[in-house]
Amino acid sequence: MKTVFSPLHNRRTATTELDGGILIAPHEKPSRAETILARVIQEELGEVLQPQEFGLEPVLRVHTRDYVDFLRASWADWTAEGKPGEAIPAVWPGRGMRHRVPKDIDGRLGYYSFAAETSITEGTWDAACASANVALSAQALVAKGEPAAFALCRPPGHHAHADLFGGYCFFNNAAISAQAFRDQGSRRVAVLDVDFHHGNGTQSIFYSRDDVMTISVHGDPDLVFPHFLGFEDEAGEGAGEGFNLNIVYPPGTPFSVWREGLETACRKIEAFQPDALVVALGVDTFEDDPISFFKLTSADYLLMGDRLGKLNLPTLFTMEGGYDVDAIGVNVVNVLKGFEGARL
Ligand code: Q9C
Ligand code: ZN
Repeated sequence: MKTVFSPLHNRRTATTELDGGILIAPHEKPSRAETILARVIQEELGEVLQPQEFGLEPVLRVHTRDYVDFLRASWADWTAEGKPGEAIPAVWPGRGMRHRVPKDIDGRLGYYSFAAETSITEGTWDAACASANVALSAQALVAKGEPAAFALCRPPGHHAHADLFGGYCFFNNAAISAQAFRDQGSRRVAVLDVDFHHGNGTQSIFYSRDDVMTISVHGDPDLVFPHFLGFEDEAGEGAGEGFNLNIVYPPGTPFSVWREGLETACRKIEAFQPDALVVALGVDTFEDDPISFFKLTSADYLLMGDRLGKLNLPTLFTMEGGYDVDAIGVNVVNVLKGFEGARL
């Protein structure tokens, strides 16, 4: 399968992540994408293409205009005030307070975020735009008849809501791509999120819709990020009732258990009969991931890919999380090779 990759991912080089009461070097770092690319090339997965430029129109099908404008201006607004560090939100509209957009950048950062670990930096806007273009370019390949494509997105996207950044995400590449499939004539699209963390942004964007089904298999949000969404009683609302599914597992979950969730997810997708599938592909389910608690091994990712391939759907993979850089290339490419093996 073809991979789309942009060197502009390295415009995102944050030096801070608020973690454990201190600023650490971010887990979501440039070497993640470079390591995956090297493995794609080494394993001869297929051609590697640069993205095309799609502009903001497909982004604005999912994200609000005011959020996009905020994100574009945020670094300039921050530095204009002479702030010494990277732009980190530190205040939010809590219960009983007003949900209005303040003028001041500290207020705006809080209004448009749901977490504080994700610092905005000089090149963040450029990298987020490049990442969306990577997703849309790979989506276009699938829409034009490729059986599958790999969008090597960085920064990731599945935590980003219509108007919120957080969890290392700014634009929701999986949601933007799913919407692009719809806008190009797909009647039903499924998004399956296999990242360790709940795909809160994707769920939220499509929660009241029956044309895009969202399914996420993830660590129990009672115990782990994003803490405030991703529970199993969230089934969708209004027309979207029954079109969202969350499958939650506890610490220590091995693939033998995780794959039951994948099976449930796949059966629901099969019944939905979508025209296209978007897989939000995170490999932070890995046993040695530094911020997660599942116990998948590198070999398990081949089996994950095999099951996804057996769905026999036009499939777009968007890169999401995975923070053990030593294993990230092997694990990601194992999913894609397992997928292709199921299609032979
Ligand atoms: N002590 C993705 O995988 N919280 N985002 C980390 C670490 C944020 C993960 C806490 C995790 C975000 C795309
Ligand atoms: Zn994750």
